[in-house]
Amino acid sequence: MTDKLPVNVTVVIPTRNEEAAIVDTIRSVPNDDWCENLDFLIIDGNSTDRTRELAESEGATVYLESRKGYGRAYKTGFSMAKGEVIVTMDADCTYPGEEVPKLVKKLIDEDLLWITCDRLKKSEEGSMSGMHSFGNWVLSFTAKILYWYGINDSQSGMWVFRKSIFDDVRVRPKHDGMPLSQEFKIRARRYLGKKKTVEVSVPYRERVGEAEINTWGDGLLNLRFLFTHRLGLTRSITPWGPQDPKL
Ligand SMILES: Nc1nc2c(ncn2[C@@H]2O[C@H](COP(=O)(O)OP(=O)(O)O)[C@@H](O)[C@H]2O)c(=O)[nH]1
Ligand SMILES: [Mg+2]
Repeated sequence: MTDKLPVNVTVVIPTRNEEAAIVDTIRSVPNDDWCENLDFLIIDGNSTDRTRELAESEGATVYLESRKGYGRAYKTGFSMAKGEVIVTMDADCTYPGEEVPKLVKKLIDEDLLWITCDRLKKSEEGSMSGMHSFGNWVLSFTAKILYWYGINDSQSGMWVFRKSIFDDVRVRPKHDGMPLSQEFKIRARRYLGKKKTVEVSVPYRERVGEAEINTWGDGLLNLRFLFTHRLGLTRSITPWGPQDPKL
């Protein structure tokens, strides 16, 4: 990219035992002065391997979030991120880090507030098992019918957005677990409007390292969430930011 983008970008990555992929995930994002400042914030859920140490050796800020959950990690990461633009991805080499500058440029050039990346149209061989694809289809289809929000891939975890969207608390996703992903999409489309929020297709690759998720358990939790949230019945929920050690 020729012109430097006039923004500070924080890449927030949740990790739990991702020593096989964390270094390559961080290195996949170009770091050649394409924006004012680029930093990496790793929210680690008590990894018992070398994930934290490896991330630090790559220059990332590592925060230990001992409360469990993918959503919990993101709530902490979003509140701590320094950049006015936040990018997210898994620490497993599935998402295309090399596309981050292009996506941030799109956000700025088109004056958008939020982008979610669709994995389904360009998913590469080996990226999703048959069961995984089927579960994804069921969840994405159910979300489309219940919310009519025009998003194709309800489970994608790559987003590019302005941190200022969280000034409106209705936009903040609240769930501590995997359902935070679809919840964020539902809230963004509802409260930021369809003109300022878009879905972009990106490549999705085979995972590096073992997944720790419980496919059935998380799938059913996601499905249940779609209905309870629609009915306004969602409970939970731990607060937005990091746990205050004084409390
Ligand atoms: N901090 C934290 N990270 C988690 C937790 N559960 C999953 N992750 C991370 O969240 C990302 C998504 O999880 P992943 O296993 O790839 O799920 P999938 O992509 O839906 O199959 C990965 O980078 C995981 O290491 C957790 O409880 N805490
Ligand atoms: Mg993943």
